[in-house]
Amino acid sequence: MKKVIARSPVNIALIKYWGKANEQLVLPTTTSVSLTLTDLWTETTFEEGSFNFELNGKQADSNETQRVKDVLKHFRDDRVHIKSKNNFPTASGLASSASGFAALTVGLNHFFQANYTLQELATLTRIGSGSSCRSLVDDFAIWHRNGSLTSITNPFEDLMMLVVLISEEKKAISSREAMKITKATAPTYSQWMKESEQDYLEIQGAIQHKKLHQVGNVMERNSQRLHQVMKNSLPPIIYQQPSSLAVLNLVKDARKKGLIGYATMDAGPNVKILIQKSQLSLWEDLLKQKVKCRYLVSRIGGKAHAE
Ligand code: 2P0
Repeated sequence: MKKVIARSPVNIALIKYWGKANEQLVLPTTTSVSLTLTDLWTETTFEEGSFNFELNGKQADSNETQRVKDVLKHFRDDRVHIKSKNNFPTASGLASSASGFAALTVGLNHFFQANYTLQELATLTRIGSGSSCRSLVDDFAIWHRNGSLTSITNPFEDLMMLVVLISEEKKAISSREAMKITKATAPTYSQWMKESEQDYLEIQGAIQHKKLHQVGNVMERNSQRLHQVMKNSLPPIIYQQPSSLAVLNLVKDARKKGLIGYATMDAGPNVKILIQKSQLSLWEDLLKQKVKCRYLVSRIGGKAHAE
């Protein structure tokens, strides 16, 4: 019996996506930039049989199933039994939908031998989750405002990411809904778009010139801008919890003491810290000392693939 296994890493944005210029085509209002996390992934298996979608060992809910069907209808058949699992907590601002849909789309392409090009796969996977297209490429993935997907070679050999798990609960409001609210109600949304585009241009140059400090600074600033524009929405959208802020401060203080690390946050309370591998044990000591919660460690790189 035919069986395909696809695996996709999570991606974390350094320059964030938060809003659509076109809802149907899932075109973003701004260009976003991300890195994939090698050790945090979704694995999805595809077997012949009547359509069924299982997520983390349970039948998926109707909303999740519908999004899978929306991607599946672009393939020649829908007779496929799909089982998907994450090796990290689902829906806690860890971009599980991004790795999930990247694995789904790449896996379906292989299962049905559809031979879609990278750009076509990017267009399809965006239907499920916009940011998922960034898990289709390695290195610094760039999802452009016009929808195209490119990448810049990662010149930093020794980066890692720490994910501090402030909460492992499912978030109260989905990114899809929350970004709609921000775009429709935040008076500073157009200013955020302009500043985000400037951040993109700056980080692009900093990556190309291998300036880690500048990459990290722009990444932190861009995350702060995102959470500010979210707060300016009506109702305000607040993902940061007091313990998230404590970790952000910890990172800032650690830098004053000579550690190298930069923090970013997404649509959830968890904090991601981009660090150098050579300082991993120093960071782990610091987290064990000062932060009560669990954290995950990942290498950087990789992309969705199927066999
Ligand atoms: C990002 N996020 O760039 C931003 C930062 C969350 C905060 O992309 O509506 O699941 O399916 O396109 O891709 C999460 O949004 O949303 C996201 P849809 P998606 O990583």
